[in-house]
Amino acid sequence: MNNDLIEKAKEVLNGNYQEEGFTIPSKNLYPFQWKWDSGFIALGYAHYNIEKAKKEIETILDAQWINGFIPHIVFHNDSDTYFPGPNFFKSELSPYASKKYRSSGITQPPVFGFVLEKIYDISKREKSVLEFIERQIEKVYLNHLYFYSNRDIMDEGLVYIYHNWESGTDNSPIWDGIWETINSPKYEFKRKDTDHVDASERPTKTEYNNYIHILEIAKRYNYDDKLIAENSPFLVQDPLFNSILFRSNEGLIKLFKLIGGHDEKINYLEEKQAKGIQSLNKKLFNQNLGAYTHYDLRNNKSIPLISSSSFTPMFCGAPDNEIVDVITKTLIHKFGKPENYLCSSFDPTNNNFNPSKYWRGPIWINLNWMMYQGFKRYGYDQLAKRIRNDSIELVKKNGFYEYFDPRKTKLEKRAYGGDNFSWTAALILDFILEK
Ligand code: 2M8
Repeated sequence: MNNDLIEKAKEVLNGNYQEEGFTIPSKNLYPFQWKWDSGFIALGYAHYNIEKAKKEIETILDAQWINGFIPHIVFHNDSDTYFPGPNFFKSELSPYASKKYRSSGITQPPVFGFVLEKIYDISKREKSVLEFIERQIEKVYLNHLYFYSNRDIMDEGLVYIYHNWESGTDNSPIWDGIWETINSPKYEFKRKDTDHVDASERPTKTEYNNYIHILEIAKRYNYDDKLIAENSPFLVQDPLFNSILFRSNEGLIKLFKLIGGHDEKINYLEEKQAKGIQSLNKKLFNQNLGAYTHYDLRNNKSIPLISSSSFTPMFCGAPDNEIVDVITKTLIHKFGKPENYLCSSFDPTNNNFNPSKYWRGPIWINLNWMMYQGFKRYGYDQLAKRIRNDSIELVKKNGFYEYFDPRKTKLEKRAYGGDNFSWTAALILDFILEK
């Protein structure tokens, strides 16, 4: 029934594969390897070409810095269709940076722990895949150590991000209040994204000024985490980022147990996990809103806004059943009206909701996928099914776009951003083919 869709999804992934052994998110718009994209992409490949899945992971992990940091973009190849590129980021400013590849100096959510676990399951627990995992798992563990050693300044088991691009949810209204506290200079730069996608679907010039400003600050401190934590005007504990870290801890613990002989690492991760989950529930769960929210560490206050990230703690099993009941009601009430597809990236009842602009409202398939996993985990099968079916229907009707309009009303355009977008294809494959 979905055979056509499966074949098309494979075509998208194969079309974006590069001979250097990695897959770009989308032609022209994103012409390099991105960290969390590569994890989702590997999951898709695992369903039909395990060698490519392994290669995708091996290639990104090969660009790890010696302190365990994994950059959000790796510039394996040259391209002049994207800004900011390697000459802007100047990763060589950091003494820890990879000598082999140039990269950015910010990171993205640590997806590889759960990705390795899923890939092993998808391969039906094939021995050669476990051997591959044995060769890569130390790098993933080192990445978690990096986060706990450098990004958990309050010793809460929660890590911070210092740039909105680290969250992956780039221009979410969540950050608007922070931008108001910053007086970014007006920079001269030539954006490339609006050469490929209609400007109305992308962040504004003012937003880009802020993004560049925080990067300039990080560069001024040679990407030194301690100095960034002291000086960056953007320092946030993000429920999405932390939930992904925790779900990946879980993956690593499972895999280390399977491999055997790693008790110390397992104990370390279990300890961090228990502490982190406790802090997530205590500090980031907002009882009044009935949802998890972001915490602005720089200005020492929580950000009382609901986004799709607010529901991702279910993905890592953090909430108890009582909290799950509360957040499910919030989701249905605010995001789940029958006239909307699930799930908008930002609260549709908020004035700053915009159904067609980047991360300010549209649906993203990777967030849907994590929410689907979360609701399934807690036995909310109907809701999980609705998220899955909405995702498949949107792609079937509109193509493998980057993001989608949540409104079911007749629209001239309802799929936006890059076309033939890799993680959309990869995760649709997983939605259809998962056992
Ligand atoms: C988007 O982010 C990049 C910067 O990292 C951009 O807008 O130029 C985000 O959607 C991010 O989550 C994603 O990883 C990246 C590539 O798909 O694009």
